[in-house]
Amino acid sequence: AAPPADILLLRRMHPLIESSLDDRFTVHRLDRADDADAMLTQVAPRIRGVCAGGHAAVDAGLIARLPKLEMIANFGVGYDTIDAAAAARHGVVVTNTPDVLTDEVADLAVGLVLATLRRLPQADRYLRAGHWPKAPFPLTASLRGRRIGILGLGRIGRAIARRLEGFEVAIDYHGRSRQADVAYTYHDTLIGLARAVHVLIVVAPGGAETRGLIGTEVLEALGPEGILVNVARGSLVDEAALTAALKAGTIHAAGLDVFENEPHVPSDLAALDNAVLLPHVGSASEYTRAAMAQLVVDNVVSWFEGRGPLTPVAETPWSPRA
Ligand code: 8YV
Repeated sequence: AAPPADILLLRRMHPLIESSLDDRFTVHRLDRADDADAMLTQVAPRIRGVCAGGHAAVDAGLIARLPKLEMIANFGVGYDTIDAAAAARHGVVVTNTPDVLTDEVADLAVGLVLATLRRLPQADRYLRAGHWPKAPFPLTASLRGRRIGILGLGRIGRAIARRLEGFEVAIDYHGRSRQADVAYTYHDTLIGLARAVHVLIVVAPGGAETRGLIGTEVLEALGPEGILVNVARGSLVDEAALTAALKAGTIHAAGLDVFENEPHVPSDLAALDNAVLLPHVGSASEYTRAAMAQLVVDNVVSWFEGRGPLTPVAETPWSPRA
């Protein structure tokens, strides 16, 4: 039999990935090397697979350093940290983890909408601080009669919309194109969507094409009753503009699971009482992270058993050779 393929792990991965790959492959761990660059130079000529995820970037430079590279398996559905175009040029397949996290992230988005409108974390802090016996918690905004806008009606956007239908609210969306099979109201511009809705939920891919889409203009269009929820990537939102808008009352509140420079959140944003801030936990349940990990392993194993990738990304489509 051929010797096991050499796989490079860029960071500590879910334990299921670490142990499953150890069982089948020769695994090299970059984050645990004393001198990562020296280690990379030494193993680079043999590396055939890379496991990525979180903030560890796979840029064109790294791809060029790995002449035998065949595939990059990303732990996560978003792969803006991977230069998929460079991978495509080198004939390298990139896989991600779609579908298995859709429900979890959609649940969290709805949770953020409710937490932000009804000020749930603030109410919890109020009770713990002992204010309740002195006065009831101040009345909040409501989901009643709201229009909800979704930026990016992909797998997760649709799952959010399906959940919100149960709340009997109007649903609008904007994306690259109108989708024929949904009855939600389409807006052909983001600014038009922001003007029409009270709550704007961001669930579009990160990367250069969507960087800074939500800036001062969109926040002004969202307006003083408006709520911004972001469960996608911090890069879509101009964080300084958002902080200024929250301070000035340009919008009412924000619920954020993602930030421009994770895991760092600017202190002036963290100081605002009208922001609900989560440490990027959209997919972070035991159940869903295990499902994501299994899909990473299944992609790597399927590839190195010659059966192709299970979930290749759009930039590196796969068709079995005839
Ligand atoms: C993860 C995510 O937090 O899937 C994504 O795109 O952002 C999350 O599921 C991340 O990828 C895990 O490191």
